[in-house]
Amino acid sequence: MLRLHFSRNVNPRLAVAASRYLKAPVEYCFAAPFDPAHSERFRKLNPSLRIPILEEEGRAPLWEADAIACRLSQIMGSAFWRSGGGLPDLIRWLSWGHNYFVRAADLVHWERVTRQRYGLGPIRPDFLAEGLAGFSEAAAQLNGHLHGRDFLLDDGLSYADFRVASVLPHADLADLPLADYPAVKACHDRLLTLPAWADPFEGLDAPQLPDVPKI
Ligand SMILES: N[C@@H](CCC(=O)N[C@@H](CS)C(=O)NCC(=O)O)C(=O)O
Repeated sequence: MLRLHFSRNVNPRLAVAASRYLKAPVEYCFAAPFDPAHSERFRKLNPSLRIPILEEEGRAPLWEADAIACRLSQIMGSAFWRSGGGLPDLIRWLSWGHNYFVRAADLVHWERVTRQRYGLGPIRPDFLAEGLAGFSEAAAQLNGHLHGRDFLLDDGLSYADFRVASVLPHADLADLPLADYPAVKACHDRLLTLPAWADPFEGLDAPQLPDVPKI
């Protein structure tokens, strides 16, 4: 039994996209773990209540999108999560993504999208400025690396491309200046040719996220 608890937010989306790309035999369960009606059940799976969470018979619940992608890749015998010689490069880009590109994009997305969507308060200019500055620095570096190549690693698509691009499906909503970084945009456009990335929720019972009010 493999069961993936997900929502349409950034990290659950990433896990669903990885799972569907791998064609893993997973039961997809839409979850709202912060809803008080469900939080007790989810606390037993992940004390932080955050999703994605993978339940697998005979193993402890697994949380964190990267760990889930690693496990599903193992199960499917796929090199999407590299092993051997390609693994350090994969880890390099996951680590870099978390610390720079994804972190900065997330900061912008949090202020412009998530806080507005859930009525958590107005945009905080200092956080937004930090996010935008971090994004332009990281995106410039990424653009330089991706120039003249299709994906992050030398030997083709890997989970690192999914992780680093995890916020990009929300780039328009967050008004991230993706067009200023043509190699990054081109790489994301290549990901969008994969049905698993373009619409990971196709055919799943997954309510849309609330609209973001115009400000
Ligand atoms: N570091 C975690 C982050 C998990 C996380 O922050 N999940 C958020 C969504 S991005 C969540 O659980 N939100 C509640 C929801 O989506 O209902 C990962 O990579 O999986």
